[in-house]
Amino acid sequence: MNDILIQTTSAFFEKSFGSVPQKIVLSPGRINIIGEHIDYNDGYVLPAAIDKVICFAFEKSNTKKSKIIAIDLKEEFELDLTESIQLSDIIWTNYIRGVVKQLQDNGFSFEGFNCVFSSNIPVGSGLSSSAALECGLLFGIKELFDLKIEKVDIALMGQKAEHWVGINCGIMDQFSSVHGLENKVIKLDCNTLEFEYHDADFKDYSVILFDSNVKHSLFTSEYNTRRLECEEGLSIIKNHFPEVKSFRDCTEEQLLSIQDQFTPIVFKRVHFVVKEINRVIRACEALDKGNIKLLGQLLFETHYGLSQEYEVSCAELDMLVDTAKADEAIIGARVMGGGFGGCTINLVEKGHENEVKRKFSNLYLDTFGIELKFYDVKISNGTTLL
Ligand code: GAF
Repeated sequence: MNDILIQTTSAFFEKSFGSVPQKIVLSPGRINIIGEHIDYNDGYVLPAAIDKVICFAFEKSNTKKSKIIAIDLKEEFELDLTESIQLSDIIWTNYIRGVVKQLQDNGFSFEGFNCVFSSNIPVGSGLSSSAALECGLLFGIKELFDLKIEKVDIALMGQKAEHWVGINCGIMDQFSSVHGLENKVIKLDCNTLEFEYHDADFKDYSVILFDSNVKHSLFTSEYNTRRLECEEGLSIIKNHFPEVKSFRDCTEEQLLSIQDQFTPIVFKRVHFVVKEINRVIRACEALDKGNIKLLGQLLFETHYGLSQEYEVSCAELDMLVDTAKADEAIIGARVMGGGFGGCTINLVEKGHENEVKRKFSNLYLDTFGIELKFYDVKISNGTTLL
């Protein structure tokens, strides 16, 4: 599937720069089985890299200037590494600028480069194309200039680049893009960054993403607000229970005992977080035991928490999950990623995939006048040098 992307990217590079690329890098998007809005709350998440990637081709420019071409956008820009790096109105370039700035701020020494990239990760679908962009670029520059950077530091610098662009995200997306492994999900402790791989064996069920094809503009501001609401909630919990260092140390009983100390909104947010951290642990055990029905139930619980307590869903996503809940062939579904649009992740009984897809596309088109897209998930390796 990615062969064509690699060929097109290399050919475009040769046409643009008159030379063959010195390095080619594939950088994947991600799914998340469960543990949503939990990375920046220091809990556990269960993501995996997928076979949708950004392909980058690189060479040294042998000057202080870099030229970057986004094939899909038909746009390009130049970056002078001797000048201080500023945000631009052209959003996609900020991820590149942010990455270069991170490398510079961390004292890495490198020269100009030429880069062409092209992607088959749908943008705005909650599959983390921005993390793939940051991590792929970091990885490519590291390879090109032989920089000594650990995988985890690629993820951390990618996250910092995203913060600089304006979203105060957690570490999940960058970490899974870099650490992904074929047919494995990653149970990541976002507090310590320790992680373990678990078999992505969903037995009689296929993992299918339904792309709502909507992205509500609230995303960035609401995302950053959720983070602040959780910080406020955590400091109230700590005042009452000094032994609690992060949400994972707090039981639901403790939280309920001080419910009147929070505003109703902040209580809803922290109640979701405490329950979701617990759900990830149970979901991972269920996956290990092959109890996919229990895993599915937990996905539904997460969805209703994200919709009613965390309030990051929208009408389109709620309709998709409500319909999934009523469908016998689907044992679990929920909004995946930051929310306010993008994809739902669904566990669909094998053999029923086509009938489910037909039913949902017709219903979605009739209700919202929007075409629903589907992605069959293949869990794949993280950022790779070809
Ligand atoms: C976005 C963020 F980038 C992640 O860090 C994570 O918080 C996710 O939303 C929600 O789980 O993808």
